[in-house]
Amino acid sequence: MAHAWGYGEHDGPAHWSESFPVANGPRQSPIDIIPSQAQFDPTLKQIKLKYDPTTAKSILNNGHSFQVDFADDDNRSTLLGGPVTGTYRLKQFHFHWGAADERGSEHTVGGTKFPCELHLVHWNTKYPNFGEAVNKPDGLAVVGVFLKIGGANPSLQKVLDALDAIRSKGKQTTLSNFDPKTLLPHNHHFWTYEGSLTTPPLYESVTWIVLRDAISVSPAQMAKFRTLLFSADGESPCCMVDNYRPPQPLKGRKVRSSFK
Ligand code: E5Z
Ligand code: ZN
Repeated sequence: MAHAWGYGEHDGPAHWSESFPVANGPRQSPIDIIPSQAQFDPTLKQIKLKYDPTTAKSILNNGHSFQVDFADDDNRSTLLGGPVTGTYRLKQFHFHWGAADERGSEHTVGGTKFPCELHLVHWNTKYPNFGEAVNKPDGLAVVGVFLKIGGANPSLQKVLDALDAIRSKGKQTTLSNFDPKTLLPHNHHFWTYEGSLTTPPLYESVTWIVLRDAISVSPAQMAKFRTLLFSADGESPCCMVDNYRPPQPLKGRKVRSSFK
């Protein structure tokens, strides 16, 4: 594998360590969260999410997923509390999903997979910008939210309606006035552990905050995710599906929970 990575047979997660040796490091993500082995930590604070809908800027097909990008030049959209100290600023959110509803999440819970997982990516404002934070041990805090099959999710639909405009790799369009808080479940109980980016460069820089409760997505909405393409215009069309990394070894790490 050169520098291009993906989710295929020849460039997928099993090959990433050839170019990114940290793939076999001590704090890789995702993991299988085994609830009975997580330790309730009464010192964990509530997570405080303050999102300003006017910070939503654009939506991009980056060839691995699609991401909604936010203005991060001030503290209008932030994460505080939970397991972290200080202020983390929202940079982007994106999803991982499967070719079928039986799989697609990165984290699993007691071996159970979900059809999709949302990641809200925040960076620690003790660093000057995202690029400086991304490879620091306390640089990022990512909130993970599972999606489960159920009723159509009206908040998600606004994002999905933009996908027709960014079907292929490299395409981008505006997405304004979107409040990511509307994508979260009402209850913010979470598991937390020290991990990594789940895609190359796999930096071991992420404090993971994985919410216990899932949000709903309809089968038709899941089908809309799968209309995106990994490929750019002019390349052979290749549906963006199964863009998840499987669970990685825990290697002695502790998973803590905010709830009993
Ligand atoms: N799936 S995830 O939530 O774990 C996740 C979140 C963010 C990224 C990847 C996965 C991400 N990737 C790009 C990394 C990057 O942001 O910007 N690398 C650039 C090289 C670099 C130091 C810049 N190195 N500074
Ligand atoms: Zn992700």
